[in-house]
Amino acid sequence: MVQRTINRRNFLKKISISSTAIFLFSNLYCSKKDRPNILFIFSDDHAFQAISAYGSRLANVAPTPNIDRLAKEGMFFSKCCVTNSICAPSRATILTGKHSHLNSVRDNKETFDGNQQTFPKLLQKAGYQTAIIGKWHLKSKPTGFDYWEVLPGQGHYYNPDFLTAQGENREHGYVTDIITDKALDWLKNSSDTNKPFMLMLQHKAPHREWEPGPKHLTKYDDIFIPEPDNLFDNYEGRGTAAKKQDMTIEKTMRLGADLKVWGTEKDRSWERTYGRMDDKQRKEWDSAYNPKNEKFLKANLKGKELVRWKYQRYMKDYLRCIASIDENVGRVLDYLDKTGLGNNTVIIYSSDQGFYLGEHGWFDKRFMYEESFRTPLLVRWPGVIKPGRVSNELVSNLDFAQTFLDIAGVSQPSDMQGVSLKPLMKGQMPKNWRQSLYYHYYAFPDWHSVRRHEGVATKRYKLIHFYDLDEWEFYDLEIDPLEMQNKYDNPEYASIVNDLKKKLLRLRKLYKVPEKKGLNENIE
Ligand SMILES: [Ca+2]
Repeated sequence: MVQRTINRRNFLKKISISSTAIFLFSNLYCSKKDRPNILFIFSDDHAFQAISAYGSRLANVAPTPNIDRLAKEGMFFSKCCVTNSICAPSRATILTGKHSHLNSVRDNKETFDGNQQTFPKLLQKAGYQTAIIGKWHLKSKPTGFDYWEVLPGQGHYYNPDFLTAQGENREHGYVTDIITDKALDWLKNSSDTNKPFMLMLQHKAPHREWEPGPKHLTKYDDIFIPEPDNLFDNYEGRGTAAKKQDMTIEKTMRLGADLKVWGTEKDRSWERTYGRMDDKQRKEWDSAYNPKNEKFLKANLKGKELVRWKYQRYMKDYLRCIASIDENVGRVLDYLDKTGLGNNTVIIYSSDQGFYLGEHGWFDKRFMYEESFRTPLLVRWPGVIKPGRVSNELVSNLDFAQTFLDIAGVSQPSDMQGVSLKPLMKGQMPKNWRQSLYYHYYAFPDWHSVRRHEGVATKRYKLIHFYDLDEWEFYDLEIDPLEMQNKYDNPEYASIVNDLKKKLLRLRKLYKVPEKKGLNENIE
């Protein structure tokens, strides 16, 4: 009996040890498998038209093979939109999962309240190590990150400064390469391999003034960049806002700082850029741009020919910046795949909003028209996302925070306003997926003079209210994908317009948008 008891004790002990081992092992396994790493690669002003996976007119002349890998090996969202198409507000929406009126940043002048709830804070609390490297642009210091190293303000392309908790450092080199180097360095040396990570790798490029790196200064020199059909838009068929903006290639884009014909005009921002370069960088820059600029000045172009030349120079510089992003995305993918880390890392590529690449004769963003309302979204998640999966559902940067929490198995706070995209990633189609999106742009008066507006979009229709002007615009994207004809007053669309107004009111209520004097009266 004694012997049996001892045996039984030993047996129980053995069981207990092995079940502890199994528990520990399965916990480890769960933490690796159920709590994947999250790598958010984010760029600034990267138009979906400039990613070849999106198949635009630029796909053949300026392919992005590395970013496209995410679509090929993962998933492509064809209709990802933003809540407010401008830098800082988009970043604040992504961090908080809330619309601009609730997250303290409605325009680029407001300061992000770092005390509020953000998804990095929630992930950190759940045991993730969190880091942000690159552009931040929210004025206050980053919170919720174990490690942060960010560009002050907009940052610089050449020899950029970085802010850390310890102070400010100037680095030598090209910003897109340096941000990637720092991110890889953090992955290799600083991250705790026992914990999953969430890293925000955020590029400055391809933001204005589109300064290419030394490797790409002459890329695309000998090719013609296809023009959009509405490069010479005269804004007939639209209202005051489209006519009165200040963002045309023709009038707003500067020959000096924007287009690098240095010496044609006094421009402090250009001096600031050139002033940061060392002799070697200046020499490379000058030998790339001087011959092109001399040729341009000799040609003495005027009118439409000048606009065409400006478009070519703008696009080539913009695409050169993207070539560097694409190569650096490739470096990160290669590192993750070589080390095996990629097997358990969800990689998301997106931008803070879209951009006009000559459409409507414009550059910049802000409007609710497609090119700036939409933003790229590509996701690779081995073992969960079937390679080549496509979603045409309406999704938004409002959804990112909850998606990241859901990926990590962390519960989503009820005051966040988006929806997790994880079911779509798994190939499920949730019932009652949203059929409309709410948009609100606030930054007027401001750069580029785009009037305040709010609106609602479905997959096919869009209703915009420039409320300070009390002007409405309505577009049917199926027959007018370039949004050239406002059909608000067309009686054929009266019931659809009416329905969209109801949707707009419903969304304002759902998202707790503060009442504005006159708005509801105008809608009713
Ligand atoms: Ca931006």
